[in-house]
Amino acid sequence: MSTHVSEEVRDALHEGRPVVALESTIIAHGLPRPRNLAVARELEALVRDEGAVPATVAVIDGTAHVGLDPAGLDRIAEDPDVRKLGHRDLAPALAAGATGATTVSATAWLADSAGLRVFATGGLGGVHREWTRTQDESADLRLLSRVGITVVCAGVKSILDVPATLQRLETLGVTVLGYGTAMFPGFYLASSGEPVDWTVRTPEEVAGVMRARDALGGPTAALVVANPVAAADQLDPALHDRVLAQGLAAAEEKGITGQAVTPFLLEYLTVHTGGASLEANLAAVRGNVRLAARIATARGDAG
Ligand code: PSU
Ligand code: MN
Repeated sequence: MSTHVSEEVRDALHEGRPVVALESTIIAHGLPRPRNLAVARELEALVRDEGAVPATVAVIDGTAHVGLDPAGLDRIAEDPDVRKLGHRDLAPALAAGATGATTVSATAWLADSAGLRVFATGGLGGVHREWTRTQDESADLRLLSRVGITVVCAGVKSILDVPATLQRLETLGVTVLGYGTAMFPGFYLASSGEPVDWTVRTPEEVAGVMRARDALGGPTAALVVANPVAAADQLDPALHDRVLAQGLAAAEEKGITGQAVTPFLLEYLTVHTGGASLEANLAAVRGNVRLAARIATARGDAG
């Protein structure tokens, strides 16, 4: 495999110690500079504090990396030419010697190929509002129907059509567990208002579902662990709804489409909530990273 797995990650996998994959698009395109670099380092430290090994995934000068060294992390956070790579972009990026941050879809693919089982992110991509007109559905969903990785997230980004996204996850056979909640989380908000079918309350329970899944065999698909941001850290729902409506109108007016839509809306919310959405986003991501490390640890092995 042409992917470069860092020595630390390789050793941990070999010895059956817990490893957590982290995506890099949130660093390069989802958070403002220079805060993004501090966050990238903080997320890795959170994984270590829980006794697991972080594996941030990205493509640097045409090589896919699972586990970045400090220079690689700096590059992803600081280089303005870092591209956004979904899984379909990986082959051309490698062939062209490009540098790019990996979305959930590309990260899940590379991490799964390297033998990792647990992955943490902020919010998954999904079905965009106005989907019937734009056909904009994140490649995250389809890819998650094809790899058996466990993804800890705060639901899907609330800029999306959440009921439609949940429907697609059902159609695609992706299992969704609410973590400590019967409601699907709303990314910046603790609840999206939509119910989930299954609720778990401990990392051990998640590990139990992973074991049951492995024992079943059959078609592979991801396990989504939907972990809500703490109520105290969520964005004020009224502010969220108001600013999001403005952001969606602004994206429409400016003709923003394709890969640019998600970063545009995330930034719009950050600016127009006076940074409050950013704090809620970060609180959600931190909680997800911590939980992912606990799940990886509860599994007791990384194989
Ligand atoms: N979660 C965040 N911030 C982000 C993303 C997720 O808190 O920036 C990124 C993820 O990498 C996800 C991507 O895969 O947004 C989805 O982009 P799109 O809608 O273009 O597929
Ligand atoms: Mn899209």
